[in-house]
Amino acid sequence: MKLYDGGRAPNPRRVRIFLAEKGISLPLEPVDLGNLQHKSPGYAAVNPLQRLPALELDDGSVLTESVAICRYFEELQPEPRLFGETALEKARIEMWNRRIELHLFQPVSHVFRHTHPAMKEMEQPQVPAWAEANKPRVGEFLGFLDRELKGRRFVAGESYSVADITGLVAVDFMKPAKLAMPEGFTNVLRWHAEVSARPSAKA
Ligand SMILES: N[C@@H](CCC(=O)N[C@@H](CS)C(=O)NCC(=O)O)C(=O)O
Repeated sequence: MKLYDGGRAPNPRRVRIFLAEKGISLPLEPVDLGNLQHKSPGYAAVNPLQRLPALELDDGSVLTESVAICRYFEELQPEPRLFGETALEKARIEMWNRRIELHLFQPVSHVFRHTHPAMKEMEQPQVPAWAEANKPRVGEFLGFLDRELKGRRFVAGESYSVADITGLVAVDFMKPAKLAMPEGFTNVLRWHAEVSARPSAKA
């Protein structure tokens, strides 16, 4: 088994953090996004969608999509549970992971991809107006998250979960997207400090 990895890019980082939380190590095959190596025929044969990460299993089959890869490892090694244990926990974590993907990660990603010079080749056409349209959505969702985090430690409850990983990566992705954390979101800052301090955050 090996993981095709994309270095500092956010989706590969989600999977690396997840694996670190599980204490799972496996061979990483770096793919250089900056040099568009993911568009090479070699990598396109692994993932025709030409995106990272991708997990190649020992039988040669390939899994893509960060959450699908994480789910696979959750099934292989359930502890520590990062997708929840009870029916309600599982649904809540799914809900929060999806909320963060759709309302935070994606808007931040649109801002980055449609403004950053390094994305010129990958995001065609770059539409700066689409970046502008997404900027206020980031602050709106962070405000909602801040109110939610007032009464609890982690995004989906009292236990750390995959939703925290998606949230951490999305908030950290604001920096290269040149988005500042709005003032006054003390609960988001407290949560971000805690999840950033976990050793897995360095993965
Ligand atoms: N939905 C996919 C998204 C994968 C993705 O877009 N990865 C980015 C890196 S964070 C990528 O490979 N981008 C290459 C490109 O846009 O050409 C997932 O969850 O893994």
